[in-house]
Amino acid sequence: MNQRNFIVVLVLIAAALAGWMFYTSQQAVQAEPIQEISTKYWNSSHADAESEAFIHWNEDDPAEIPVFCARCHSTSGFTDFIGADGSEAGKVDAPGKINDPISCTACHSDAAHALDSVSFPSGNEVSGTGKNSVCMSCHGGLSAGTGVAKANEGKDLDVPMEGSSMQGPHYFHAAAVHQGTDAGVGYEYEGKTYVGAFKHANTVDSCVSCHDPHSLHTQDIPESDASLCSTCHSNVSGWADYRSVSMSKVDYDGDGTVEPVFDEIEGMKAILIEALGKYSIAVTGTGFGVNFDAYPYAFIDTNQDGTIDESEGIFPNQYNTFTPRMQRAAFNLMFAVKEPAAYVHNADYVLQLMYDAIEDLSELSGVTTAGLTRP
Ligand code: HEC
Ligand code: HEC
Ligand code: HEC
Ligand code: HEC
Ligand code: HEC
Ligand SMILES: [Ca+2]
Ligand SMILES: [Ca+2]
Ligand SMILES: [Ca+2]
Ligand SMILES: [Ca+2]
Repeated sequence: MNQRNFIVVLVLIAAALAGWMFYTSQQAVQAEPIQEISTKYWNSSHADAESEAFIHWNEDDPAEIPVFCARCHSTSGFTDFIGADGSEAGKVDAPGKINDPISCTACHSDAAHALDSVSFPSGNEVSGTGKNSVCMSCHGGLSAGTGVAKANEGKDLDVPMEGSSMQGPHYFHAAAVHQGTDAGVGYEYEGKTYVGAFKHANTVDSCVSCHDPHSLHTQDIPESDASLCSTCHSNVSGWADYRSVSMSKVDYDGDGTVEPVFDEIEGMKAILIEALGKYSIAVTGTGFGVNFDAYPYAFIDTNQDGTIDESEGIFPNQYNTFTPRMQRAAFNLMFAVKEPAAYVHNADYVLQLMYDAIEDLSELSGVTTAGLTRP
């Protein structure tokens, strides 16, 4: 959007929001000046038109975002999805525009303000989501563990599938993690129970109570320099300390030390990766390893040393002999890895999913859950 269009949009938004702001100003101590809001917004990654998330389709012919992807990768796709453009609500009818990042009008329209429920790729719906509905509609993931189960229905769990690839829920699926089994996006094993939405504490239990919806950073505390977290976690003075919050006093990853839950999750990931590797050698005869910085993340560990080096982490060497049992375990690994803030959104849910995956592989991998703790 160029500067002139932006000003036009600002004026429109200001008018549309006047009534709403009057209403909120009755509740809030002080409504935020529009200028401050737009400065915050323009510095946020939602406004970053150069980002891969908004230019990924630029070289396509035609240069547009497919219907299936447009909802979360363009304002045009999102307004189409919620029916704010006059089209049918709940589905995307037309391809999205390229270079069309998440703008004011994505989140501010009558249709957006009226949203109060969100459906997840599992088919589960969560209602009463209020102002968080916009966030949750784009951060709920693209596919769910139920999809993996369906695709592999009736197949022998331990027979390799030639040409298979690692499945995951996509990226930054914060709402899927936060809502736990209520969203049901992880691969949930039969006979196990899983935690629901992470309640945390009542001032920090929803997307916009923690995140400023415009800067996307954690909310400022009015008239104070203190961090949102420090009122309850005294060791936190800023972003750099978030990952060191320690509350649970449980050694989930069984390494003999009670660490901040962020590190317990890292430990659990490492054990799951080891389990997948040993299972793969035992069942398929091929080494398995990961490099989460290189697409498609799962590679053949040619020399079976448990790591993927530069020569192994290349596209033609991708791992493609998953068994159904491996594929569901790897889905839970991706679920935890591709949401780096899982530790603050819902640590218990990702720990449960990974623990159950390790357990499910254990008979053939030899990597057991002895010493690990399931939340
Ligand atoms: C439910 C919402 C949603 C849908 C639908 C969706 N995405 Fe995404 N996608 C996201 C979010 C959120 C991110 C931001 C993660 C990030 O910046 O790393 C993302 C990031 C990406 C990225 C950038 C990854 C990177 O490394 O920066 C690509 C590429 C991408 N998606 C491709 C697709 C494709 C292709 C489709 C359609 C098949 C699709 N997405 C559908 C939500 C979605
Ligand atoms: C990603 C979604 C999103 C985007 C993009 C967005 N907003 Fe908002 N905005 C929200 C949400 C959610 C709230 C409600 C916050 C609350 O009440 O806690 C809000 C609140 C507001 C308010 C009321 C402020 C207040 O303090 O009560 C104004 C005004 C506003 N936005 C203007 C804008 C403008 C102008 C832009 C573009 C520069 C913009 N918004 C972009 C989601 C968004
Ligand atoms: C229309 C889809 C859409 C909506 C609505 C949306 N997001 Fe996003 N969000 C994205 C995409 C796409 C990215 C990745 C942007 C990029 O890579 O530049 C992202 C990135 C983020 C990030 C990462 C910021 C960073 O710098 O790494 C946070 C945090 C975030 N969103 C929070 C929210 C919150 C809170 C809301 C609701 C107020 C929200 N999002 C609404 C699509 C959306
Ligand atoms: C307790 C406060 C809190 C709540 C509630 C919360 N977040 Fe976050 N979120 C954070 C913090 C803190 C980070 C950054 C963590 C880090 O970088 O280590 C983060 C990071 C993110 C990111 C970027 C990284 C990632 O792993 O996805 C997105 C997107 C996001 N949050 C969206 C949401 C959405 C959507 C909701 C509501 C379902 C939500 N958040 C609820 C605190 C919160
Ligand atoms: C109003 C008080 C309060 C605020 C504010 C708060 N927390 Fe918490 N936090 C708690 C409580 C209470 C727990 C323990 C919850 C539980 O285990 O059920 C907790 C637990 C945690 C955990 C451990 C989660 C787990 O499952 O073990 C992390 C990480 C965390 N908080 C990070 C943050 C961050 C980052 C912020 C700021 C963005 C924040 N908290 C703000 C009260 C708060
Ligand atoms: Ca539509
Ligand atoms: Ca530990
Ligand atoms: Ca550890
Ligand atoms: Ca190797």
